Amino acid sequence: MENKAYIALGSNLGDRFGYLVQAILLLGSNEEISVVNTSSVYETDPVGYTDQNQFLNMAIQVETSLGPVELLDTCLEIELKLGRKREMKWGPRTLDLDILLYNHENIETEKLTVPHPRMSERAFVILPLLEMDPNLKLPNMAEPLKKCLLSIPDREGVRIWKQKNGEDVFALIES
Ligand code: X6L
Ligand code: MG
Ligand code: MG
Repeated sequence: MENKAYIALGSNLGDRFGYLVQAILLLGSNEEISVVNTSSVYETDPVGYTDQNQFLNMAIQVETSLGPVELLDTCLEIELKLGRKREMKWGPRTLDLDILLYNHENIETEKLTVPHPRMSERAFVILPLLEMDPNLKLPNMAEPLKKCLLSIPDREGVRIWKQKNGEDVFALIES
């Protein structure tokens, strides 16, 4: 488990919290992935296409022996298993799994760009990340990520929905 990655989770269809929990359990049940930290769960106003349900968003930290593209394929498999249908760009989804960071690498392939494009403009991505690591830095950025918060207008659209309690990553699921 030599690599460290951060993954963003989002859901705005059906049993939103159930999909987040199932996704974390499925990731953790992969022998090549350990879930080592989870953020609180946030309820967030939709951005991009705004005429849809509110999202639940959160982020997790994993350790993995998978390469970045293998990790992406695993995420896409879990999205499909949990009923993701790609009907409309930016439309409603049961589950979205986005790789935000993979070590401190810049990755550019047809399938995958890491760090996730425009992640530093989205409060629903940054707030859960900063909760796990307040001093996080992105590769190729001089300033710590928390400086980005100052220039983000949509922070008021992001509210804690389930506060994380305690050190155990499974506290999220048990409570
Ligand atoms: C102008 C143009 C401003 C496009 C923003 C932002 C587009 C984000 C797409 C944008 C723009 C996205 C989620 C979401 C989506 C989510 C919340 C996307 C892809 N995913 N809103 N909208 N949470 N709150 O996970 O992120 S669609
Ligand atoms: Mg997304
Ligand atoms: Mg996605």
